[in-house]
Amino acid sequence: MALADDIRPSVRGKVRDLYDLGACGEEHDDRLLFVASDRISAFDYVLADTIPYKGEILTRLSLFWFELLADLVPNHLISVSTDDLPERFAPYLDELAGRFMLVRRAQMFPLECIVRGYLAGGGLAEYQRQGSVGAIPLPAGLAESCRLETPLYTPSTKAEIGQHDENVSFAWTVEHLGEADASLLRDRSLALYERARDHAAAQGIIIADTKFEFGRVNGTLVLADEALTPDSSRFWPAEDYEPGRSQASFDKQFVRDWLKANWDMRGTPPRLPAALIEATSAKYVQAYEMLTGERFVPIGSLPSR
Ligand code: PZK
Repeated sequence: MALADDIRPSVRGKVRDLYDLGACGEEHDDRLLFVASDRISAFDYVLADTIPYKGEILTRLSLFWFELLADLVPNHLISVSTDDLPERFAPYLDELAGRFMLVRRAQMFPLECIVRGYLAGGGLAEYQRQGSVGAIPLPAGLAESCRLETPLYTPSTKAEIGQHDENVSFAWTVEHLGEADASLLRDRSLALYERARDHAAAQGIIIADTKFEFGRVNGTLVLADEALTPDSSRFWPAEDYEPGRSQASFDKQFVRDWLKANWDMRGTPPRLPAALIEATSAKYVQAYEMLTGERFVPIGSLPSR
Protein backbone atom coordinates (compact mmCIF):
# COMPACT_ATOMS: atom_id res chain seq x y z
CA MET A 1 0.00 0.00 0.00
CA ALA A 2 1.37 3.39 -0.93
CA LEU A 3 0.04 5.91 1.52
CA ALA A 4 1.27 8.89 -0.41
CA ASP A 5 4.44 10.01 -2.09
CA ASP A 6 5.46 12.00 0.96
CA ILE A 7 5.15 9.01 3.33
CA ARG A 8 7.45 6.32 2.01
CA PRO A 9 7.99 2.96 3.64
CA SER A 10 11.55 2.44 4.82
CA VAL A 11 11.19 -1.24 4.01
CA ARG A 12 8.80 -2.34 1.31
CA GLY A 13 8.29 -6.09 1.43
CA LYS A 14 6.41 -8.09 -1.17
CA VAL A 15 3.17 -7.81 0.72
CA ARG A 16 3.88 -5.70 3.82
CA ASP A 17 5.53 -2.37 4.49
CA LEU A 18 7.42 -0.90 7.39
CA TYR A 19 7.47 2.84 8.11
CA ASP A 20 10.12 4.32 10.33
CA LEU A 21 8.26 6.86 12.45
CA GLY A 22 11.54 8.36 13.64
CA ALA A 23 13.06 8.91 10.20
CA CYS A 24 10.74 11.66 9.07
CA GLY A 25 8.83 12.58 12.19
CA GLU A 26 8.51 15.76 14.12
CA GLU A 27 10.44 14.60 17.12
CA HIS A 28 12.30 11.52 18.32
CA ASP A 29 10.09 8.49 17.74
CA ASP A 30 11.37 5.00 18.33
CA ARG A 31 8.38 3.21 16.89
CA LEU A 32 7.78 1.53 13.55
CA LEU A 33 4.52 1.30 11.65
CA PHE A 34 3.99 -2.19 10.29
CA VAL A 35 1.35 -2.37 7.52
CA ALA A 36 -0.03 -5.55 5.96
CA SER A 37 -1.42 -4.98 2.48
CA ASP A 38 -3.96 -7.10 0.60
CA ARG A 39 -1.24 -8.01 -1.90
CA ILE A 40 -0.67 -11.72 -2.51
CA SER A 41 2.37 -13.55 -3.83
CA ALA A 42 2.46 -16.89 -5.57
CA PHE A 43 5.44 -18.65 -7.14
CA ASP A 44 7.58 -15.70 -5.97
CA TYR A 45 5.52 -13.19 -7.96
CA VAL A 46 3.44 -10.45 -6.42
CA LEU A 47 0.17 -10.57 -8.32
CA ALA A 48 -1.60 -7.52 -9.73
CA ASP A 49 -4.82 -8.43 -7.93
CA THR A 50 -5.33 -7.96 -4.21
CA ILE A 51 -7.30 -10.24 -1.89
CA PRO A 52 -10.02 -8.43 0.08
CA TYR A 53 -9.35 -8.42 3.87
CA LYS A 54 -6.07 -10.35 3.58
CA GLY A 55 -3.97 -7.67 5.28
CA GLU A 56 -6.47 -7.21 8.07
CA ILE A 57 -6.80 -10.96 8.61
CA LEU A 58 -3.03 -11.45 8.80
CA THR A 59 -2.71 -8.54 11.22
CA ARG A 60 -5.46 -9.83 13.47
CA LEU A 61 -4.07 -13.36 13.38
CA SER A 62 -0.68 -12.02 14.48
CA LEU A 63 -2.40 -10.17 17.33
CA PHE A 64 -4.20 -13.33 18.34
CA TRP A 65 -0.96 -15.31 18.48
CA PHE A 66 0.99 -12.52 20.20
CA GLU A 67 -1.52 -12.69 23.02
CA LEU A 68 -1.62 -16.48 23.19
CA LEU A 69 2.19 -16.69 23.22
CA ALA A 70 3.14 -13.61 25.27
CA ASP A 71 4.12 -15.64 28.33
CA LEU A 72 6.65 -17.58 26.24
CA VAL A 73 8.17 -14.54 24.50
CA PRO A 74 7.11 -10.89 24.75
CA ASN A 75 6.53 -9.23 21.37
CA HIS A 76 7.11 -5.93 19.60
CA LEU A 77 3.47 -4.81 19.58
CA ILE A 78 2.69 -1.40 21.07
CA SER A 79 -0.76 -0.54 19.78
CA VAL A 80 -3.30 -1.02 17.01
CA SER A 81 -5.26 2.08 17.91
CA THR A 82 -5.50 4.81 15.28
CA ASP A 83 -5.38 7.28 18.19
CA ASP A 84 -1.71 6.44 18.60
CA LEU A 85 -0.71 7.17 15.00
CA PRO A 86 1.28 10.35 14.33
CA GLU A 87 -0.74 13.28 12.99
CA ARG A 88 0.65 13.02 9.48
CA PHE A 89 -1.14 9.68 9.01
CA ALA A 90 -4.54 11.28 9.65
CA PRO A 91 -5.45 11.41 5.93
CA TYR A 92 -4.87 7.66 5.63
CA LEU A 93 -6.77 6.22 8.58
CA ASP A 94 -9.29 4.47 6.34
CA GLU A 95 -6.64 2.56 4.42
CA LEU A 96 -4.67 1.77 7.59
CA ALA A 97 -7.44 0.76 9.98
CA GLY A 98 -7.30 -2.91 10.89
CA ARG A 99 -4.11 -3.63 9.00
CA PHE A 100 -1.41 -1.79 10.94
CA MET A 101 0.56 -2.40 14.09
CA LEU A 102 2.64 0.17 15.91
CA VAL A 103 5.68 -1.79 17.02
CA ARG A 104 8.83 -1.22 19.01
CA ARG A 105 12.00 -0.84 17.03
CA ALA A 106 14.07 -3.88 17.80
CA GLN A 107 17.63 -4.82 17.07
CA MET A 108 16.81 -7.69 14.80
CA PHE A 109 18.65 -10.98 14.76
CA PRO A 110 19.74 -11.66 11.16
CA LEU A 111 17.99 -15.01 11.24
CA GLU A 112 14.79 -16.59 10.02
CA CYS A 113 13.90 -18.96 12.82
CA ILE A 114 12.09 -21.76 11.01
CA VAL A 115 10.43 -24.66 12.80
CA ARG A 116 9.21 -27.69 10.88
CA GLY A 117 6.73 -30.11 12.42
CA TYR A 118 5.92 -31.90 9.15
CA LEU A 119 7.94 -32.93 6.14
CA ALA A 120 7.14 -30.38 3.44
CA GLY A 121 8.57 -27.51 1.42
CA GLY A 122 12.30 -26.94 1.70
CA GLY A 123 12.56 -29.61 4.41
CA LEU A 124 11.06 -32.25 2.12
CA ALA A 125 13.33 -31.19 -0.74
CA GLU A 126 16.43 -31.61 1.43
CA TYR A 127 15.19 -34.95 2.76
CA GLN A 128 14.64 -36.28 -0.76
CA ARG A 129 18.09 -35.03 -1.84
CA GLN A 130 20.16 -36.16 1.11
CA GLY A 131 18.02 -37.78 3.81
CA SER A 132 18.30 -34.89 6.25
CA VAL A 133 16.37 -31.78 7.26
CA GLY A 134 18.48 -28.82 8.34
CA ALA A 135 21.48 -31.17 8.18
CA ILE A 136 19.77 -33.32 10.85
CA PRO A 137 19.73 -36.93 9.55
CA LEU A 138 16.28 -38.55 9.54
CA PRO A 139 15.28 -42.20 9.19
CA ALA A 140 14.89 -43.44 5.61
CA GLY A 141 11.47 -43.98 4.07
CA LEU A 142 9.56 -41.07 5.63
CA ALA A 143 6.42 -40.19 3.67
CA GLU A 144 5.92 -36.74 2.17
CA SER A 145 3.98 -34.48 4.58
CA CYS A 146 4.45 -36.88 7.51
CA ARG A 147 4.47 -35.53 11.05
CA LEU A 148 7.98 -35.36 12.43
CA GLU A 149 8.57 -37.12 15.74
CA THR A 150 10.16 -33.95 17.11
CA PRO A 151 9.79 -30.54 15.45
CA LEU A 152 13.03 -29.42 13.83
CA TYR A 153 14.63 -25.98 14.06
CA THR A 154 16.05 -25.13 10.62
CA PRO A 155 17.22 -21.49 10.66
CA SER A 156 18.13 -19.58 7.54
CA THR A 157 19.65 -16.20 6.79
CA LYS A 158 18.02 -13.53 4.74
CA ALA A 159 19.56 -13.48 1.30
CA GLU A 160 20.05 -10.42 -0.91
CA ILE A 161 16.88 -9.22 -2.62
CA GLY A 162 15.73 -11.62 -5.31
CA GLN A 163 17.71 -14.53 -3.90
CA HIS A 164 16.38 -17.37 -1.82
CA ASP A 165 17.20 -17.53 1.86
CA GLU A 166 20.20 -19.62 2.77
CA ASN A 167 19.85 -22.50 5.23
CA VAL A 168 22.36 -22.43 8.04
CA SER A 169 23.26 -24.99 10.68
CA PHE A 170 22.72 -24.46 14.40
CA ALA A 171 26.53 -24.42 14.66
CA TRP A 172 26.60 -21.49 12.21
CA THR A 173 24.20 -19.55 14.44
CA VAL A 174 26.44 -20.26 17.46
CA GLU A 175 29.42 -18.90 15.49
CA HIS A 176 27.59 -15.71 14.56
CA LEU A 177 25.39 -15.02 17.59
CA GLY A 178 27.15 -16.84 20.40
CA GLU A 179 26.00 -19.95 22.22
CA ALA A 180 23.59 -18.15 24.56
CA ASP A 181 21.58 -16.29 21.90
CA ALA A 182 21.70 -19.16 19.42
CA SER A 183 20.23 -21.53 22.01
CA LEU A 184 17.69 -18.96 23.17
CA LEU A 185 16.35 -18.43 19.63
CA ARG A 186 16.17 -22.17 19.01
CA ASP A 187 14.48 -23.00 22.31
CA ARG A 188 11.98 -20.11 22.13
CA SER A 189 11.15 -20.93 18.49
CA LEU A 190 10.42 -24.55 19.35
CA ALA A 191 8.33 -23.60 22.38
CA LEU A 192 6.30 -21.07 20.35
CA TYR A 193 5.72 -23.56 17.56
CA GLU A 194 4.63 -26.33 19.90
CA ARG A 195 2.10 -24.11 21.69
CA ALA A 196 0.71 -22.78 18.39
CA ARG A 197 0.64 -26.22 16.78
CA ASP A 198 -1.36 -27.66 19.66
CA HIS A 199 -3.83 -24.77 19.62
CA ALA A 200 -4.28 -24.97 15.84
CA ALA A 201 -4.65 -28.76 15.90
CA ALA A 202 -7.55 -28.44 18.34
CA GLN A 203 -9.15 -26.01 15.85
CA GLY A 204 -8.71 -28.30 12.84
CA ILE A 205 -5.61 -26.73 11.30
CA ILE A 206 -2.17 -28.28 10.93
CA ILE A 207 0.72 -25.84 11.12
CA ALA A 208 3.24 -27.77 9.06
CA ASP A 209 6.00 -25.21 9.54
CA THR A 210 6.49 -21.57 10.42
CA LYS A 211 9.03 -18.79 10.52
CA PHE A 212 9.71 -16.47 13.45
CA GLU A 213 11.80 -13.31 13.56
CA PHE A 214 13.22 -12.05 16.80
CA GLY A 215 14.90 -8.90 18.01
CA ARG A 216 16.00 -7.25 21.21
CA VAL A 217 14.40 -4.20 22.82
CA ASN A 218 16.41 -2.79 25.72
CA GLY A 219 18.16 -6.11 26.05
CA THR A 220 14.95 -8.16 26.15
CA LEU A 221 14.18 -10.79 23.53
CA VAL A 222 11.00 -9.95 21.58
CA LEU A 223 9.04 -11.76 18.92
CA ALA A 224 8.84 -9.35 15.96
CA ASP A 225 7.36 -9.23 12.47
CA GLU A 226 4.09 -11.06 11.86
CA ALA A 227 3.64 -14.40 13.58
CA LEU A 228 1.97 -17.63 12.53
CA THR A 229 0.08 -16.19 9.58
CA PRO A 230 -0.55 -18.05 6.33
CA ASP A 231 2.22 -15.91 4.76
CA SER A 232 4.82 -16.97 7.35
CA SER A 233 3.59 -20.54 7.81
CA ARG A 234 2.27 -23.55 5.99
CA PHE A 235 -1.32 -24.23 7.12
CA TRP A 236 -3.17 -27.39 6.11
CA PRO A 237 -6.81 -28.27 6.78
CA ALA A 238 -6.59 -31.23 9.20
CA GLU A 239 -9.73 -32.68 7.60
CA ASP A 240 -7.97 -33.38 4.29
CA TYR A 241 -4.60 -34.40 5.75
CA GLU A 242 -3.12 -37.57 4.34
CA PRO A 243 0.59 -38.33 4.48
CA GLY A 244 2.24 -39.70 1.34
CA ARG A 245 1.29 -36.80 -0.91
CA SER A 246 1.52 -33.04 -1.02
CA GLN A 247 -1.20 -31.19 0.91
CA ALA A 248 -3.38 -28.40 -0.42
CA SER A 249 -2.32 -25.05 1.03
CA PHE A 250 -5.10 -23.59 3.15
CA ASP A 251 -5.04 -20.14 1.61
CA LYS A 252 -3.35 -20.05 -1.77
CA GLN A 253 -4.26 -23.37 -3.31
CA PHE A 254 -6.94 -22.00 -5.64
CA VAL A 255 -4.55 -19.30 -6.84
CA ARG A 256 -1.66 -21.70 -7.39
CA ASP A 257 -3.82 -24.26 -9.20
CA TRP A 258 -5.38 -21.61 -11.40
CA LEU A 259 -2.02 -20.05 -12.28
CA LYS A 260 -0.58 -23.47 -13.13
CA ALA A 261 -3.47 -24.14 -15.50
CA ASN A 262 -3.60 -20.68 -17.04
CA TRP A 263 -0.04 -19.42 -17.18
CA ASP A 264 3.31 -20.65 -18.51
CA MET A 265 5.14 -19.20 -15.45
CA ARG A 266 7.03 -16.72 -17.62
CA GLY A 267 6.65 -12.98 -17.78
CA THR A 268 3.86 -11.25 -15.91
CA PRO A 269 1.24 -13.38 -14.13
CA PRO A 270 -2.28 -12.95 -15.57
CA ARG A 271 -5.11 -11.18 -13.73
CA LEU A 272 -7.23 -13.50 -11.59
CA PRO A 273 -10.96 -14.08 -12.22
CA ALA A 274 -13.22 -12.33 -9.70
CA ALA A 275 -14.66 -15.62 -8.42
CA LEU A 276 -11.15 -16.90 -7.64
CA ILE A 277 -10.33 -13.72 -5.72
CA GLU A 278 -13.55 -14.10 -3.71
CA ALA A 279 -12.89 -17.78 -3.00
CA THR A 280 -9.35 -16.99 -1.85
CA SER A 281 -10.54 -14.20 0.41
CA ALA A 282 -13.03 -16.65 1.91
CA LYS A 283 -10.18 -19.09 2.67
CA TYR A 284 -8.31 -16.42 4.64
CA VAL A 285 -11.48 -15.63 6.56
CA GLN A 286 -11.98 -19.34 7.23
CA ALA A 287 -8.42 -19.75 8.52
CA TYR A 288 -8.93 -16.77 10.83
CA GLU A 289 -12.24 -18.05 12.13
CA MET A 290 -10.98 -21.58 12.70
CA LEU A 291 -7.79 -20.50 14.46
CA THR A 292 -9.34 -17.83 16.67
CA GLY A 293 -12.78 -19.36 17.13
CA GLU A 294 -14.17 -15.86 16.43
CA ARG A 295 -16.27 -14.57 13.55
CA PHE A 296 -14.35 -12.24 11.28
CA VAL A 297 -15.96 -8.81 11.16
CA PRO A 298 -13.90 -6.40 9.06
CA ILE A 299 -12.93 -3.20 10.88
CA GLY A 300 -13.91 -1.18 7.83
CA SER A 301 -17.51 -2.38 8.18
CA LEU A 302 -17.89 -1.40 11.83
CA PRO A 303 -20.36 1.47 12.42
CA SER A 304 -18.14 3.83 14.40
CA ARG A 305 -14.44 4.08 14.59
C1 PZK B 1 12.08 -5.28 10.81
N1 PZK B 1 11.63 -6.42 8.98
C2 PZK B 1 11.00 -7.30 8.01
C3 PZK B 1 8.68 -6.42 8.06
C4 PZK B 1 8.86 -5.33 5.58
C5 PZK B 1 9.97 -6.00 6.13
N2 PZK B 1 10.25 -4.40 15.36
C6 PZK B 1 11.19 -4.28 14.39
N3 PZK B 1 12.30 -3.55 14.64
C7 PZK B 1 13.23 -3.41 13.71
N4 PZK B 1 13.15 -3.96 12.51
C8 PZK B 1 12.09 -4.70 12.16
C9 PZK B 1 11.06 -4.90 13.11
C10 PZK B 1 9.90 -5.70 12.83
N5 PZK B 1 9.00 -6.34 12.58
C11 PZK B 1 11.27 -6.23 10.27
N6 PZK B 1 12.62 -5.63 8.67
C12 PZK B 1 12.93 -4.93 9.80
C13 PZK B 1 9.86 -6.56 7.38
C14 PZK B 1 7.62 -5.72 7.51
C15 PZK B 1 7.71 -5.19 6.25
F1 PZK B 1 8.94 -4.76 4.39
